[in-house]
Amino acid sequence: MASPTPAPCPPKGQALLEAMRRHLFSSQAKSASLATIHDHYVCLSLAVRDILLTSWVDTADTYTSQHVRTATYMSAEFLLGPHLENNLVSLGLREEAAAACEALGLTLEEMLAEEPEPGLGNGGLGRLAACFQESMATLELPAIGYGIRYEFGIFRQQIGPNGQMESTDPWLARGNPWEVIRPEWSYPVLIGGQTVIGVAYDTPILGYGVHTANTLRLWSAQAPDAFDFASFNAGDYTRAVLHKVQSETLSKVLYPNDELEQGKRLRLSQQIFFVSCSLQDMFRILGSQGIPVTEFHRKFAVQLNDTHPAIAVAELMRLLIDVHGVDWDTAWSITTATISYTNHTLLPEALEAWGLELFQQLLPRQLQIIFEINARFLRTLRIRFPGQPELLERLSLIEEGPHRKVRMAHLAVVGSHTVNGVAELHSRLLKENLFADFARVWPDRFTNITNGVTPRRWLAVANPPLAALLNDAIGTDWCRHLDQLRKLEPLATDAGFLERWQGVREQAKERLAATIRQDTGVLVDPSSLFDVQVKRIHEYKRQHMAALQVVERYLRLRAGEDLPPRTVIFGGKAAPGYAMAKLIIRLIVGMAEIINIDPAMDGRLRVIFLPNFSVKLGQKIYPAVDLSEQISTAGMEASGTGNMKMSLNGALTIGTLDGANIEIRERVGDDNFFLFGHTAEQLAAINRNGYHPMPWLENDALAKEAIDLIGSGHFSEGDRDLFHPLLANLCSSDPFRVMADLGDYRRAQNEVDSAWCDAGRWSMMSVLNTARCGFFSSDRSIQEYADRIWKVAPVPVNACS
Ligand code: 26Y
Repeated sequence: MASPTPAPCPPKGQALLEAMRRHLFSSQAKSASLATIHDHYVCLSLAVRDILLTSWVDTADTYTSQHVRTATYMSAEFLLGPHLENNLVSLGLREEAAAACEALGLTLEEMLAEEPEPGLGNGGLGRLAACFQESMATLELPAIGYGIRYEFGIFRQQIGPNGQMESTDPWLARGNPWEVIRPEWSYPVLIGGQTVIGVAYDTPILGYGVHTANTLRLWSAQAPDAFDFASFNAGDYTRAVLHKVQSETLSKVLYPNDELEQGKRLRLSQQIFFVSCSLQDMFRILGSQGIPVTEFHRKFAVQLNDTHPAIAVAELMRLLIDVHGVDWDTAWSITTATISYTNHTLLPEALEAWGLELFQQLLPRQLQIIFEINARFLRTLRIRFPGQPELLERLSLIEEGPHRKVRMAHLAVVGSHTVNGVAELHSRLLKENLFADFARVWPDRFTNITNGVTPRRWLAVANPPLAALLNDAIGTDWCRHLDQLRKLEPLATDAGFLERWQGVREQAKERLAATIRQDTGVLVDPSSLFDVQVKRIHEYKRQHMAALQVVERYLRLRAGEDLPPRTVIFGGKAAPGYAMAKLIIRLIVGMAEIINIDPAMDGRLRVIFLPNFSVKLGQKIYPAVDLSEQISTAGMEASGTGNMKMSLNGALTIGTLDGANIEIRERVGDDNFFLFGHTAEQLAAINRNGYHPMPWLENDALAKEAIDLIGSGHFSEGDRDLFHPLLANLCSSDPFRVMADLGDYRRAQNEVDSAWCDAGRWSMMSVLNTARCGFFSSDRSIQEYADRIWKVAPVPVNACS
């Protein structure tokens, strides 16, 4: 491709441009005439990386020379999303990069579109880990993220007439300019009598507007080195290769289950693999700084992101005792002073428990240690609570019965100094239900830290027009101090400001409409109300309740009712083995097919299922949301974080009193939030009396009509059986209480319709949502972890190299 005469370029842009040209030759080994768009993307990324390497190297030097106390975040998932634009924004180089691209006859947008996203997570838990890494760097906290470098991330979702289809996500196929392999930092892990080697791959995590760049260290599995192979005879050679293949499957693929535990040998192997490598790495760092192993807990705080890394309790004990010669009692006080645990779910099906047999096969020494921890724990309990064997049985690390199991959540609680939930209600329910017995034993161990999201990715990167308006109206501080958004409040009644606000929102909706057209072929009207539910598909999140509501709307419109135009947008992946979730997608797709071609619905109702929801797609969706659907059964969504992203970008929420919705409503004000549904307490009371959906349904003609229409095959080409499992479930056990909340949901949706008709009032409410959401910054969450749990202080990094 011939490059035109370079446009005028700012000095830093000029430097980027030169670096891009250099990398085309020295990294891609190409001339301009052979370069593909992807080559240019790689060159831009490498040029940006060259710049941030200074921060990265200086940060490592600073942390090493100052022997800083360090927080480590252990997580089986990091749902990072693309790096390029985020790094540009953190470095303040977005404009310069755009100019450099232009000088090469390219656009920054096409570069950004080339970047495959590292989808190394399922949903909320993995994305939270990514927001937290970025906030730790921005707050200049010494921190390391530890996880697994999955060769294949979360599956790609395609939507066909039969709903979801999965394919693999080969995100590394064309290389990854953002990582550096560190072969010198690799560790052996013994699993099932065989050794696997974990090799470190490091990715820099830049802080915003600071010189700090922390490290995310992901482990890739390798077979032990080829030296052994040489000594094998011909027969053993093939066996050795097989072992190599087996070992390397360890970091091959992310398990695509969200909140559904499946006791799988490979998953337990993945857990010990990354946990052991990470802990060995910490011992290596300790040693390199001449710190004795008995000071482990002074050097490191280890945060367990749910129970996936809970084996760390046993593994840290093993390393201290077996490898470093520490006695049991000292090892135990070091371990419990080091580790803390975050719980992300109350759902019983997400609680990990490993069969003893499997555990014994794979990790015999760690099991021995768990038995010893348990014996000592039960001994102290027997003294404190004499004559209460049932209490001891409930608290035990081992679940008794025909198939004895190790309860990983119990191991995590016993081995931690602090256990936290992720929103007020969730943390309270943890203490009252799941961990009630533990809360009796150690009342002070439990606390709450409400989740947050990073305003850099979810506002500055995702919504540049809004960021520009904010900079103009209240200054640029909001990006580091999100509370500053408060300054918007007086502007919520300023006609001139509201007009600009409207303009920003229209832009975002037009952008999303273009994406919808590209991804689904459907034309939507950007002036209609964008009603959005994007998240993993799960019955407790009740996408089927939203779908029923859409069918009701369709019926009302067909009956001639006048309702304001809406575009109802769904997105999210279903676990490949979760039949009911896949059926919900199939229903939405079937509805979309009928509704979107019905002339009577033209200009009134559109239904969209956006395929392959991801961080990248989220960045396009969140800024364009008018109505944020947060409709989980009360008491089931631990926190939610999409709710925060939408509200932050000016969406109004329709939601239940669940997870962080409660705190969002408290902050934005009940006038600016559409509340409906039973509370967790009310549902508990209903459950005690025996719940049945039928009485609710019988009094609700519209709901019945909607269910009958679905059952008649209207959305399934006449097939009356297709949705039977879904409808039968709703009408018999209705485990997620859809019928109990449906009527009130409709009432709230009607309020949404009337509020939407008053455009001025809607805009004002939208501004107030953004203005009052500053609390939900992950900077605030991380500050709380650092102060209350990790006791880690900021260490500013100065440019030194
Ligand atoms: C056991 C295994 C299959 C498993 C895998 C993934 C279990 C759970 C998960 C994921 C859980 C998860 O994403 N939980 C979500 O965490 C978010 C961050 O705290 C919360 O906002 C959200 O409510 C919660 O569902």
